[in-house]
Amino acid sequence: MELTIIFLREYLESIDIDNHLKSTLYAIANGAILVQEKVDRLSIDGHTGATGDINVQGEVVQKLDELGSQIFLDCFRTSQSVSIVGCEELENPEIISQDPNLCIVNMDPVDGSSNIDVSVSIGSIFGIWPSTNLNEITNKSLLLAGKQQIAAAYVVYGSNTIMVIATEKGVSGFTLDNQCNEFILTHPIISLPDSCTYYSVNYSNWDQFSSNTKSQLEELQKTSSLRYVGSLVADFHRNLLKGGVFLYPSGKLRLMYEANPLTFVMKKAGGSATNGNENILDIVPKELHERTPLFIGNTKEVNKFTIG
Ligand code: AFP
Repeated sequence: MELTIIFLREYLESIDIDNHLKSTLYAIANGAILVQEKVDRLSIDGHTGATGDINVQGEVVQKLDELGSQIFLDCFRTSQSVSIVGCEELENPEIISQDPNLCIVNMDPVDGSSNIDVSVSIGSIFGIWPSTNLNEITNKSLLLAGKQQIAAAYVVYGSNTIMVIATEKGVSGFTLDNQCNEFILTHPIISLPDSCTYYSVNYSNWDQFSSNTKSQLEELQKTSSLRYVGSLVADFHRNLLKGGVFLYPSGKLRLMYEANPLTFVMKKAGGSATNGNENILDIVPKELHERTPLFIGNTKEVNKFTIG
């Protein structure tokens, strides 16, 4: 049987979505290829470890955090398809253009920083919103609810590099072929399995969990296996493909560039996410770097977790 190879760019040309959105997704793919090259050569090029800076979250900035952030920003500037970017590593958004027809992007350029220097899976996460109806692009233009997203994407730099894209057309995955530096369609239709095979949680936070969270975890232990990488994007990807739920109840994760994009993907694949009270996509953001509790995965399991 002949194998049909579909490159990411061919896939994007073939689907009926806004041209600026296509260019934005293509820019993310180009950036991911460059970040993957950096990941491969981290120890060789001396890019392991911290820069010595502390970011707006009060967290230590790793050299790869900074490199990834600059790489993706450059790709968005070159694409001419993005008006403004919110980034985990930057206190204020980067305004690129006042063109009201372009895309708004919120990104975590390198997710899973604690895993960078130990060769464990890390990733990049992107939420994409339209900037239509805005008279002027300001720092507040990207404070949009998750339900207004038109697409989301993430990349896992793991045992291989995979980019997953969710649009109104559905969810698909593309594996990086290092021999030709192209993403190839390998997962045409990603849909969440019905069974909750895995659950992912940092058990060291047990004492902070509510009685509801503790009892639901005790139930999950009976039916599902625990898997926890410590890179949200890698834990999410495994649970998306195999069925599962990820929870971080204490509110460490960021709404705009972690929870919202991954909830968009999860919803398009058949699952959902809440903060324990309401659907993540309904939350009206107050600031770029705001944090949220997160329960994400199979809806039946997600809905059992409540806070307050
Ligand atoms: P960043 O590397 O982007 O700061 O994110 C790391 C993270 O927020 C998320 O990727 C993990 O799920 C979570 O931290 C792991 O944190 P714990 O070490 O607290 O479990």
